[in-house]
Amino acid sequence: MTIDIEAARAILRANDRGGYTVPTDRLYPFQWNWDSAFVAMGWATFDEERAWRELERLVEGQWNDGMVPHIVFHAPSDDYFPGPDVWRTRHSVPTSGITQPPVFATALRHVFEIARGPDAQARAARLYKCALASHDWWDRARDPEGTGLVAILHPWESGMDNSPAWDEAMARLTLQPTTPIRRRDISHIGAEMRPRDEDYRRFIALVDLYAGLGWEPAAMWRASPFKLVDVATNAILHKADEDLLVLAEKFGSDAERRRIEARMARRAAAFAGLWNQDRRIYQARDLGTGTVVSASTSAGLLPLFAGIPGARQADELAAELESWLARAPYPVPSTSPLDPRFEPKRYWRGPVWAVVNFMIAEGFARYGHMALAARIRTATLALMRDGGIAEYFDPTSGEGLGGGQFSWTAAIGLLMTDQPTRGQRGL
Ligand code: 9WN
Repeated sequence: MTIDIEAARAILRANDRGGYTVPTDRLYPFQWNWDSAFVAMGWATFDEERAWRELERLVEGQWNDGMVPHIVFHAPSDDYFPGPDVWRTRHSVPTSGITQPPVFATALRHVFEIARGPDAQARAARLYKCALASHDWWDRARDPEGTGLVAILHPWESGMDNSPAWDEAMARLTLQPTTPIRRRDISHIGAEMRPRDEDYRRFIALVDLYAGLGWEPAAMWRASPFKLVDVATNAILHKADEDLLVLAEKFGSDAERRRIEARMARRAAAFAGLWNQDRRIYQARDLGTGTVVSASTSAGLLPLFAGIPGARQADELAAELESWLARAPYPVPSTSPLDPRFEPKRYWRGPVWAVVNFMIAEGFARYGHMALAARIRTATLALMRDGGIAEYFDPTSGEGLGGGQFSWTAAIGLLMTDQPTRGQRGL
């Protein structure tokens, strides 16, 4: 199975705004954090220089405390809400004030390992320091009590914005936004495929709260009414630490290596508390109530990507996924189709996302579930071939949904076509 390689490359070139790639024209006119990490790996399949630039331009937005923001507003645009005027952060390239899943170190290792350029060592050495500072920030700012697992303080930080995993916590939010809500997304895309107005009210209420605290991490941690231990973020961070450790062998000190190893050991042990044996999946924990959230989502499969589960748990995750696919045949639905909250067209409440499929396929391959990994990869490429290089796909029909000509979908198409077996070797 393959896609039209030239068409996928053309999407990255068309969305290039001078060293950074917008997720898609108009709907998302800036640089997004985890999009760019996947996109850098996509560029690396055919343009090494451009892959480096993607990562370098992202860290132009990195804060002094190490946080890599979820959006870097390199150039103004009226096409997106909320823009820099709503975020009110102090960084000199305007940025948002929250982060996103830290795929960066994984992308950095990937680009470095295939780089041939004479400056690869120097570029990787500099970016290694940025990645390390960002992981240190996660540890300090988002696990101040040293539990081993980090928490997100805004649904946008998960990258899976309106996942049913956040429903219970969001329903408890009584905060009101002070910023008037002027949604631009639904002038580009049908409202039935996007989060609802009540989600946006809560998204912006949290932004207003944190802007009022000057985006100071300790104050945010104390005041936040939304504090969730997201499975995806922790799994991605764990994989990124594994990759950072490999880079640290070359670019880091002994003390840095020990710090990364200690974090990984703590996190791996703490992950056991997120496993739900009855539901055969990992689930998020709500630190507001101390309870495990009830939704089963694709995030719950991502610990595979980081090598967290034991072999028996990996088998159970495979069986759980098979039960979803009996209801919705296009892998991998973002929410279990057995969950009453499943909506096949609404953003993170059901649709298939190529980047998530990439990580899940790598994860199953890591455990020797090669047939399932191959099935996910083949189906992902078939979705792109038949539904277009769309933002996401309906898991019941395969229809392409959301924005078109989408950068990270194109990047995954290139990666899966270029190296369909890379999961066997690890990234
Ligand atoms: C908010 C860019 C981003 C992705 C997220 C996806 C969506 C933004 C939005 O688009 O989020 O960050 O405005 O809907 O949920 O994962 O990074 O593609």
